[in-house]
Amino acid sequence: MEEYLQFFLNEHFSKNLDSCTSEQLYEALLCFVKDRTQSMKPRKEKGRKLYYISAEFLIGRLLGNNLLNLGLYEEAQKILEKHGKNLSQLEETEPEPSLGNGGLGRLAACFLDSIATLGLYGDGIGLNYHFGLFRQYLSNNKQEEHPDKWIQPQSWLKKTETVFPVYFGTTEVQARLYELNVTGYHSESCAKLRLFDLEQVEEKLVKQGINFDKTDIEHNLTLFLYPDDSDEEGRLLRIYQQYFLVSAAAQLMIQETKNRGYSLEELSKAAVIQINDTHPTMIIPELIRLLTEEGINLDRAVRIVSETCAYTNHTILAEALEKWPLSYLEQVVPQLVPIIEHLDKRAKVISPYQKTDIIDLNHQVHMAHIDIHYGFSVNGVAKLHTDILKSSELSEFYQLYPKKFHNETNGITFRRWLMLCNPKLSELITAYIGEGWKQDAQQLEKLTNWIDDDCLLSALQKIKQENKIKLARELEKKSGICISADSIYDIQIKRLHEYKRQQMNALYAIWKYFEIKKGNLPLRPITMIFGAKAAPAYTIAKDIIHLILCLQELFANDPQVSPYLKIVMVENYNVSYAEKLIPACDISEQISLASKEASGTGNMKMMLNGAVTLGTMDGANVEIYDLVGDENIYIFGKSSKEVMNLYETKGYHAGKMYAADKEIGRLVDFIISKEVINLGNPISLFRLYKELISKDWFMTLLDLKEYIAVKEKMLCDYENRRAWSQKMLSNIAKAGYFSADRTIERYNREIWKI
Ligand code: 26V
Repeated sequence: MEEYLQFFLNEHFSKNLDSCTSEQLYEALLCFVKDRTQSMKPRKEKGRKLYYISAEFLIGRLLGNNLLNLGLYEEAQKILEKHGKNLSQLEETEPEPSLGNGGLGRLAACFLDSIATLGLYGDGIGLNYHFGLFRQYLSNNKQEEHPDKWIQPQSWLKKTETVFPVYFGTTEVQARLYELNVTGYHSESCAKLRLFDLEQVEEKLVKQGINFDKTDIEHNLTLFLYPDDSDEEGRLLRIYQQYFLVSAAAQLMIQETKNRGYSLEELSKAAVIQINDTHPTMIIPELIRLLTEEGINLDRAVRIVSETCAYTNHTILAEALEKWPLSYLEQVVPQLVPIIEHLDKRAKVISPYQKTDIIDLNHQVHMAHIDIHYGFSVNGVAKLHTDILKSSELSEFYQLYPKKFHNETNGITFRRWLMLCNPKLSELITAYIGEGWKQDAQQLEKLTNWIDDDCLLSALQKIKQENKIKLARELEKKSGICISADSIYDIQIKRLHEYKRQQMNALYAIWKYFEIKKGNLPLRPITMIFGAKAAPAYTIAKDIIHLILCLQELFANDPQVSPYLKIVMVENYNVSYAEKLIPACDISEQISLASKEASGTGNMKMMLNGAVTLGTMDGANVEIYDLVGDENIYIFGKSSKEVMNLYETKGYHAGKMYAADKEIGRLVDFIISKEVINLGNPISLFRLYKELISKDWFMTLLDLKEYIAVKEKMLCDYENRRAWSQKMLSNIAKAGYFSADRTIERYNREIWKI
């Protein structure tokens, strides 16, 4: 490696390992790793190939990950050290691709890692957004959105010669294929992430923040991920984007199937397509259309495609389940409309339930319904989530097709989320139980043999402390904010959404502020850390960010409060930030309204790094609870059954709760107190206040008091340092179940059968 780097630096920059800049060295390493992956063994291309199709792949930085997977991390570290350089600092040079919103996109990236690691024959297929989601700036206590230009002249992407035409009615654009190699842990060959890009894309269209001409689809299709869908133009653009993805993907699949010597009649023997949420649903009618163009009759084509496609549902939130007016589809993809109408008619013959219609009485097309009728598998992403799908949200479908339903509890890659982000903890674990856990995560359970071992328990504490110090330094460097590593790090990092209830956490902060003002000081200072992006058009989510930032400022400027309670909202929370925050976390906030969080995966990452969960019985928290037991998790709040019952009976009234309980009233009122208003925007704060006391759709006030009580108990329990370390150890030991390797093995056993 050293020779390669020296040669490269000399050739390209007339520099050497001692004299080069970080950027030059990064480029040299990038090219080294790319060359290495290119010369790896080709995959065995026999049998069924998996196409994991997704609008999002939140892959994070790749240099460190690839070096680790290729077994080259230590070598690179040593070479750099020899020349006065530092690998982890160098890794910071890499721009992070921002190709996802949150959990759904990150899940797709973790899955690719496991697919490559397990040597399964499969690729990811997605889009190459030039400015990703958006880069978040926090200024004047508000979120600002800017384009995130992550693609540099030298990147992991390789331009290919493959170009497909995509037709929107009669308008033709070109989809160019880019690829990057996905390394697996100590695997012989790579998987691929294949991203289509609009050949004629015009970056200059972006003016002022993230605004651009949304009607110029011939030049804008791959500028951003999910453009604002608050207006009609944005929604139409989303359909254009989705069809662009699936049309190119379908052509690729057909081409590959033929090239591999299969006839299209045998498509389901050659391919299995996992549809990640409904964004790529149009792959179903598009493939049917293409098969009929190839001379296969319509009935056969429907059958073949149905045997090839499988669908994953990632949410039960009605507002997130995509439905498009038929008129939009007529405008964007008229060629698909007759197929969708045909599919709808057939479904109406099979199903007696109106709720399973593809096209409803209002001429809305329900994308998930296409997937369920015309895919061979439907899966939820955690036990509770799948049960809710079966028993309520999709119960009619479950009646129709009980055998199609599966549960595939989410997982995370332990390479990135432990070995790479927390090397000290990895080493410690290996010192006790050997290397085996790196390939077989269940072996982490062996750690429970040391649950009374003071040596291990104090080593765990020491590593957590070091990680907290590291994070404190990083925060100071990035934002000038000083936090104390002797405080408790209480962390909530995830997309901003009312159902995730960051607002409830903010109300806790207000409660604690009052306590401190009264002289009830905490036993130990608390640092409440938030990281979250809000969708640009999601007003209340932005109001919640605004409240959190105002409280951050209020506490910081109050000498009576700041030594005991700090809020830090980190700017532009992303995968790289998560890698720093998670190893330093003491308390993992997983406080969604029960029944609303399909799974969560941050909960798994934090547990794996020795944080203790404070959460509701929602999503995968339920499975964490079952694994670690009552002693090692802090649960509060109404159950999913109670919550669903409240929705059904319209039994929750925020206004009544607010009026009936002075304590709650006092906390909510503080949002519009002069202290807070002085620091913020009254319109935004009043809007949030009103929302909480009149609507509060996600029942913040319902669980608030129990949340405060359980959090207080948790803070108190933290003081028993030995008992707390045992909780940390139990969480790490039981996290093996959440390895994405286990998840992917199950997908393959139950669904893909590669
Ligand atoms: C999307 C939208 C868009 C419109 C406004 C409201 C709204 C609310 C939620 C969503 C989420 C869409 C799907 C999604 O990202 N689901 C996440 O998938 C993760 C991986 O399975 C899972 O861990 C998270 O619980 C789930 O929220």
